[in-house]
Amino acid sequence: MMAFFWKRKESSTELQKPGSESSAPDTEITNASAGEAQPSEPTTAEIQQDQETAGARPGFFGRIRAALSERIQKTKNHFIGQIKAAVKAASKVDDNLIERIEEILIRADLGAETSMSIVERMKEFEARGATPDELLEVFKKELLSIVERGQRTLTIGAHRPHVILVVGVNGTGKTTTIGKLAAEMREAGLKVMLAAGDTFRAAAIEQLDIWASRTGAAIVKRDMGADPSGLCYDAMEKARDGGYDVLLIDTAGRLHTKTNLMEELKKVVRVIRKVDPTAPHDTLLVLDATTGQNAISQARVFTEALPVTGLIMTKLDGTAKGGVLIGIRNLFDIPVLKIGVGEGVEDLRDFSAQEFVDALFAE
Ligand SMILES: Nc1nc2c(ncn2[C@@H]2O[C@H](COP(=O)(O)OP(=O)(O)OP(=O)(O)O)[C@@H](O)[C@H]2O)c(=O)[nH]1
Ligand SMILES: [Mg+2]
Repeated sequence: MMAFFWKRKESSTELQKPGSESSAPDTEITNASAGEAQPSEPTTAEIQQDQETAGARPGFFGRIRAALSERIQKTKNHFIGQIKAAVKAASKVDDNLIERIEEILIRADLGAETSMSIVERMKEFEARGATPDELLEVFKKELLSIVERGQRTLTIGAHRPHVILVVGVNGTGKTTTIGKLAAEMREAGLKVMLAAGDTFRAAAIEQLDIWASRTGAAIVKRDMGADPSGLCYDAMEKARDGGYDVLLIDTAGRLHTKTNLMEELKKVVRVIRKVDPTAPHDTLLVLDATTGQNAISQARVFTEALPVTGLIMTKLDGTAKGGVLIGIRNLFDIPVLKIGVGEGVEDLRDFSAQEFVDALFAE
């Protein structure tokens, strides 16, 4: 069962159900498929909503979802599987076993700092004469305590529109994640607008457009090369004036040479705040688990520059480097709000520390 954590508006009349006529923005609406035509003028952001798909979308979460342990199988086998094997082979807890565990931790992309701190904890138990099985229990508890510290779920509060800025380097899965989030929020009955803030690639705008049609979300977009801050300002006003519950802003992950990505994103934040000083209400950093230690450096750069409120770790399926999630939770006091475990719309899941650790240790 899919659990929703979106808080709905106090007044039920204000909450627009997907497909209700009144959910249409009061600005000009074009059918998304007809909207392939060029925007009339580059200075005016265009709002589109696919009216045909704005109705109920039964199929999104209808499929039975694979167990998380299956999805994160590679990390489970390469990381926890190896540790279990090492523990099983050992007759007692000694320096050899602990050294072997340390090696596995480092190779599993937890990072040197996190691996060391786990090893230190294990040494305390070695000194107390713990058995290998007890050591494994201690290890599991240690992972859980690292991962669950300061966790929360992504919540849409009472303020409207709830503005979510989505950032991250190119290819981490920002646009796909926005599409999945839009689907989930539309399913929960929220009125959603997308802003195509990645104006650096034509394909990026088209990609978001497709997600808007699929989910029945409105989209604000401009021609390639347009100023992202200007587009975001426009989207902020349109989301406010159109009574939207959520505005999801896509951003570029790479800019043309000489333009500093962080400076551009900071400018976007400044401009957003001109329309609503309390925004963005969430700044979500999307990190790709397959990049391993690079994800840690990215987290450092983005959190220094921007008010990052949550992390989304994508591509945990198909990588053995999922241990990086533990390293990042240990180093940054920022919760992981969602995880991506596949390319499908149903493959974005709420992150639960307990479920994640249990899935890693599942037989
Ligand atoms: N296997 C898997 N693939 C994913 C996941 N999330 C995203 N992807 C894929 O990753 C690729 C890049 O995703 P995008 O959403 O385009 O990434 P982006 O961050 O928007 O990239 P730029 O626009 O270039 O900055 C796509 O092929 C997605 O389908 C995931 O959780 N698992
Ligand atoms: Mg993108």
